[in-house]
Amino acid sequence: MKEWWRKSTVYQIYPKSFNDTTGNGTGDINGIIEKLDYLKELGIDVIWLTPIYKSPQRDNGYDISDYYAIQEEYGSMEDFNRLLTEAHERGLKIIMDLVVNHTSTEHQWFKEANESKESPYRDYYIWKDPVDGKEPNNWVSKFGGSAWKLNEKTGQYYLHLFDVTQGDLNWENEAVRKEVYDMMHFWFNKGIDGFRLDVINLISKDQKFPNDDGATPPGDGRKFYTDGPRVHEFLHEMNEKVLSKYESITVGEMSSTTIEDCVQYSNPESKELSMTFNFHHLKVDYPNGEKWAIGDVDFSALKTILSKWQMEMNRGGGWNALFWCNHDQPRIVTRYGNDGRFHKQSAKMLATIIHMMQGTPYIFQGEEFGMTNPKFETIDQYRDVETLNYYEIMKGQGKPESEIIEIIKQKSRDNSRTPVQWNESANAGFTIGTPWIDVAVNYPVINAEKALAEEDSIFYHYQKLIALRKEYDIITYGDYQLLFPEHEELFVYKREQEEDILLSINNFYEKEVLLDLSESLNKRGFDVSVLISNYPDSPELESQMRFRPYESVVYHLK
Ligand code: TEU
Repeated sequence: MKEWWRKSTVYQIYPKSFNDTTGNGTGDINGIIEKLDYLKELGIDVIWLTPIYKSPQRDNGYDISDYYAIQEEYGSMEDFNRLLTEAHERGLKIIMDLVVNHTSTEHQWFKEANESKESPYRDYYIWKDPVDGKEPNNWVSKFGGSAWKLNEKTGQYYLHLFDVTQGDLNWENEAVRKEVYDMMHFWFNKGIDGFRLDVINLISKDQKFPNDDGATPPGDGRKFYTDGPRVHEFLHEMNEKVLSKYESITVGEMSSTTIEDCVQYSNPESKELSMTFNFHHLKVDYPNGEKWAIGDVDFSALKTILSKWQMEMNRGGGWNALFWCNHDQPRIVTRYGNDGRFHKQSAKMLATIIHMMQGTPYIFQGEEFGMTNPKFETIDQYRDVETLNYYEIMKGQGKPESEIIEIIKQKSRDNSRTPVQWNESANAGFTIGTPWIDVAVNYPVINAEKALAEEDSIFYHYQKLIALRKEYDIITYGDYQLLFPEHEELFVYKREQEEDILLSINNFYEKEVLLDLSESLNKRGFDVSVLISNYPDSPELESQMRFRPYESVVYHLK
C-alpha cells in the first residue's frame, strides 16, 4: 500500500477552457505549458487532461474520431510531446483520458461499420434488428431519448448510451479490445503516466439486451450494463496486457456503481485499476434521484454516503478518488457552499472535508481559488449537448422558460466549463479573442492572480492541504470514523492511526453552532495542535465549543 499516488493530489485540466495562447477562443496545449509553474506552486503531483484527441467536439472531445491524433485547435503532437517533457522536468506526471466505451460516429471504424453488415468493422459496434418495427429495447440515452438509432440503409439499430454521435463499442469483440490495448501502449510509449478511464464500468453489456420494465415507471436500462457481467474480466485483461507493463496510475470513472465493485476495481490484488470515482455524494441534491430538478442538499445523506465509502473501501483494500468538482458537475462552492459573503470560508471548509479523508484528492481547474457557477441567464449562453437536449425535453414537458433556465443554471455541466479566471483583464486573461463560452462575470473579484496575492486565499488553503497529505501519514492511512452523525450542521470525523488522532470539524452552514465534546474527549493528556483552519483565530479544543459560519478546524492529537 505504499504506491506514490496514495499521497498525491491530481489536478484536472479541461483544455478547452484552461488557457488560450492563439486567440482563437479555445484553450490549447501551449496554454497548459505556460501554467505549469503555477501548478507546481500549488503543489499538485499529477495532471489529468480531459480528451485532446481528434474529435468533432459534439461532446467536447468525449467523441473521439482518431485516438492517435491531437485535435487541431489544441495544437500538434509536437506540442504534446513538449508538454510531457516540460511537465516531467518539473516532476509533474500526466494522465490522459481513455474514452473507450464509445467512439465518435466520425471514427473510421464506425464509418465503415455503418456502411454495410459485411464490413469487417461492423462487429466493432453493437447492432440489433428492430423489434416489432421499433427500437430493440427501451434503454434510454444518458443525454435523453432512446439509446438506439436506426441506420436506414442496413435496417439495424446501433447502441449509443450517450449522444447519438457516440456509438458504443462492442467489448465482446476481441479485435476491439486489442485495438484499445495497442492504442494505450502507443500513449504509454510516448511517456504518459496513466489514464482516467471514462465510464469504464459501462463497457460490458448484458448480451440479452433485455427490456428494462421491472420498475414503475420502467427503468432506463442501466442495470443491464452498469458494472456489467464481464467488466472485471475486461479490466483484469487490460491490466495484464497493458497496465502491468508500466508504472502507471489509473482512475476509473464509475457511473452508478457499488462499493463492492469499486473494492474489486481498485484492490491491488485484483489487478485492475488504482482507484475509482463514484458519484453518490453528488446526488444528494437530486430530488427523487432526478438531476433536472432543484432540491435541497440532504446533509445527513451526504455524511452517511461519504463515511460509508471511507470505511468500506478501506476495509476491502480499495482506494477512493476524492473530489467535489469536475467538468460534469456544477461548482461546489455555489452548490454545497456559499458563493456570496462566505465564499472564502465555505470553499475552504469544503476542501478540508475531502482532503482530510482517505484517498487521492482531485482538484478541478479554478476550484483552487473558488470559481463559482456563472449563472447564465439565457439558453444561448449554454454550449453543452446534454444541457441543450434537456432544454428541449423540458420545453416538451411544457415547463415555462423561466423555470427551465433556473434548473439549467444550477445543473448544467457548463457551470464548470467557463474559462479559467486568471486575472482581471479582459476575458479574465483566458483569451485575447472571443471565448468559446462566456466568462463568468465575477472574474474581477475571483481570479488566480488575486488569490496568489492574498495570504489567506483559498489557493493557499489548497496548497497547505496538499502539503499536509505528504507530511502526515495519518491522512493517507488512518482509519475513519464519523462522529455526531445526527448533528444537523456539523460534519465531524476522526482519523486514527496508532497513537495519532485527527479531528476534522466542519460547519456546513452559515448558522453558528454548538458542539458538546465532553463525552468524546478522552481524559488522556493529549498534545493538541491545529493542523489547518479557515478563520485566523481557530478555537482551542474544549469540551464545549462554538463554531462560526462555515468554520472548519482540523486538530491533531498525540
Ligand atoms: O461522464 C459520464 C457520466 O455519466 C456523467 O457524469 C455525465 O456527465 C452525466 O451522466 C450527465 O448527466 C463521462 C464524461 O465525464 C462526460 O463528460 C462525457 O460526456 C460522458 O462520459 C460520455 O463520454
